[in-house]
Amino acid sequence: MGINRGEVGRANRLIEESDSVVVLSHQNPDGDAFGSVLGLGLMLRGAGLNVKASWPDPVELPLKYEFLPGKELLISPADLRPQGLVIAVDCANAGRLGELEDAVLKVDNIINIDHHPDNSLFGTVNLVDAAASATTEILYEEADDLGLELDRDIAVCLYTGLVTDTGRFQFSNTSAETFRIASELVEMGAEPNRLYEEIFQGDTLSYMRLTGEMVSRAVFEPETGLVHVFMPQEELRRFGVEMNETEDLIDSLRTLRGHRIAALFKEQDDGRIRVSLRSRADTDIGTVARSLGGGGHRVAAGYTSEKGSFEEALQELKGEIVAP
Ligand SMILES: [Mn+2]
Repeated sequence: MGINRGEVGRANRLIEESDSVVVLSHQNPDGDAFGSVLGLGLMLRGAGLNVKASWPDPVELPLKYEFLPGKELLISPADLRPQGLVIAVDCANAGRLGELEDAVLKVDNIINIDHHPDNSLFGTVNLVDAAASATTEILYEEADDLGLELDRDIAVCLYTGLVTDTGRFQFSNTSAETFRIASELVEMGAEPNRLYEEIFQGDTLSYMRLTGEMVSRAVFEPETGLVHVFMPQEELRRFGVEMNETEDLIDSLRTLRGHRIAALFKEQDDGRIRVSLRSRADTDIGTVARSLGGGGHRVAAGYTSEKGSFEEALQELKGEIVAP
């Protein structure tokens, strides 16, 4: 599934006709969301537009992403009055815009740039390609046709999306194309080792200790291949870790031999349980997440459980998982 060239042309005209633009991404943003928002924001600023960028609160970069260029574009959603043109990146549906959803759906033009297979095409213009490994891959491929130019700072942002969404070029979404784009971004000045040190050697001691605690309580069920663990709010407080630092926490469950599906149940501050799911390439976890009211990719997905306790949420998930 490629991107419709007519849609790219329409997006190009909208950008050319606009003096200002708001660039947004999804709640609980990850490396691809940060890289897409800031990379595209910088491209648009370079094209002469007045750019504001945001995502649902908290609009803060986790420590390991603080090196990213373009932070000065960020503004709190409370101070945002979207009108004219909004561009949403890495955002599968308008509901993922959280408190920004209502205001966004009222603007004249929404360009929706994303790679989630379950994207709801909520834009007035949709540049969606589920074959792309990251949203930053689409931004790289389409920049020229959108009338946008890249520089070193933008290359750093786009590489960040690529290296995080592909699990450092090792997940099943990694293709020869991914490496070709990465190579070109490196030629533009993205430094793989520097970004590795910032992102993947960027954990605080508190975060490492929280990881140790989580792994020590993980449960593995060989019959279903499910490895799972619950993380209560109290634990975040005890270890001094913010929720927005925990997007990659589940990766520590994924090195387990013989597992098929990893599930991390995180208690939110409203008491509900958000479930992050990851699977090996032969297991489709996106369908499971969608049947439970969430969404995502084939091997990386999530949802928020309406059940009141971890035990109930676990049973709910197991009911959707088909044993191999
Ligand atoms: Mn992504």
